Amino acid sequence: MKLKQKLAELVPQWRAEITEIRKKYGNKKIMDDTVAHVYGGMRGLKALVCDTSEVFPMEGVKFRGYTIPEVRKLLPKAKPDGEPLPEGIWYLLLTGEIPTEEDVKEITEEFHKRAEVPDYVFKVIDSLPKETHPMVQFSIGILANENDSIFRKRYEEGMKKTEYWDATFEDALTLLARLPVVAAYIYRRTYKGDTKLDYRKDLDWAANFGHMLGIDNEEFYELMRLYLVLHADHEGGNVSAHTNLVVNSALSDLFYSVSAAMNGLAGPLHGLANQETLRWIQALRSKFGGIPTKEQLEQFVWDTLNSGQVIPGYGHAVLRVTDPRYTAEREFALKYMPDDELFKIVSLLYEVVPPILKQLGKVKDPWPNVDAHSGVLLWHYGVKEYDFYTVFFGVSRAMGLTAQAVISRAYGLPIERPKSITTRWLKENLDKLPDAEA
Ligand code: HAX
Repeated sequence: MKLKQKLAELVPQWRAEITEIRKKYGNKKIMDDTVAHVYGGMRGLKALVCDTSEVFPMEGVKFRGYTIPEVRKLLPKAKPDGEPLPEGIWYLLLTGEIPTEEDVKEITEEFHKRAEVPDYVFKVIDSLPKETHPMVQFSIGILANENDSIFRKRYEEGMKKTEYWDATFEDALTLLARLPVVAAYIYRRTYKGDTKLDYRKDLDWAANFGHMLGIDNEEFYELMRLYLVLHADHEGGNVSAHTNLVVNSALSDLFYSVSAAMNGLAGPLHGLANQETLRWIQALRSKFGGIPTKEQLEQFVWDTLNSGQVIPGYGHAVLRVTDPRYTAEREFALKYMPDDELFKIVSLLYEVVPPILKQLGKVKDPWPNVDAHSGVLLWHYGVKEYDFYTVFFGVSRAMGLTAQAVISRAYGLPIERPKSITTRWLKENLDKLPDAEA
């Protein structure tokens, strides 16, 4: 495969560079730990390396240096002026280069070759009650594929350390090829009476996912392409990305680490926020019998806050502006569904929520994140089972997780083992500790 050959050329260069940096500058200080870090979710602590993407407070995510508008413009598409193909973002995350149409086609074809999911995986999923949350089914479904891990088999055979990235890349291809099949199976068994739909080799990865869900609509295919690109990666420190990296650092293969990452993505402060947003918007729509007035909406937002809940889809640990992924989803809605009632509510929330969150005084980012919008798009095309929304996120995020893991293995990063401290030690030493440099 040409992509693998390209990586085989890049990896020795990366490795030499990292070795040099570690050797020459290993002792350079990046920043000081503070008490605030250890009790504050390590917010802002520069403790990891991730080269696939970076999140900037005022600009949002950049994939290998490219903004979302750039990625939407530059990556190969299924049709002119359409949305980019997710296979292209995976290539970009892995290599740092914008792929050609041929590069993207090669990945699609490789996925087609590897998409057959063993029957026992479906049986494992079938053994779960149908009301099991789709993210649980998804995480278990991913893990059930581990039997086919090339990394584990080659490790058992004594694979050299310099080959770890290669075996991880092989697992990444298999995992990504199978994910839409597993996800669509979960959707169909949970909500559509066990009617599994055939895999279509004439479609790209995203469109085929849409097809297997049962939504054969060109606009929905475009939404899938956009959705899977937008959610692909968000640097290395968020819960799912970091979980993947830490598990993978123990040389557990990608099936273990991506399954573990999905368990973190399933949390309401992380990926589940898109499900929560839709639940909340539906509640307000049924309370007001349609689109509320601005005053009614303001009251509803205050009632949510006063009952001790967060406003789902708003706020972010890093961002301090409207998430550009939200903006891209909004552009899609304005193009394809400007009159949709739920979209109108989402637009009204965009006017109402930020001023209220600002008034609270403690919320660092009062602006919407990606999860404030994505559910409404899915609902419009008939995916009304919002328990399933985080699975879409998971299929997409697996691209970033796999790319990050291939690169970590290429760099030869060791097992993660940060140092924890006790509150007792802190109490005994607090007076002696120096202040961090401003
Ligand atoms: N509604 C109400 N209060 C909020 C809030 C929101 N949307 N966002 C933050 N706050 C509150 C926090 O709960 C915190 O309150 P306390 O001090 O009383 O605990 C305070 O404002 C300061 O928080 P912060 O520093 O601004 O935000 P954090 O970095 O701690 O948390 C979160 C970031 C995304 C978890 C947070 O903004 C939140 O809970 N948002 C709602 C859930 C959500 O949309 N999550 C998805 C985020 C994107 C993502 O990861 N997707 O996968």
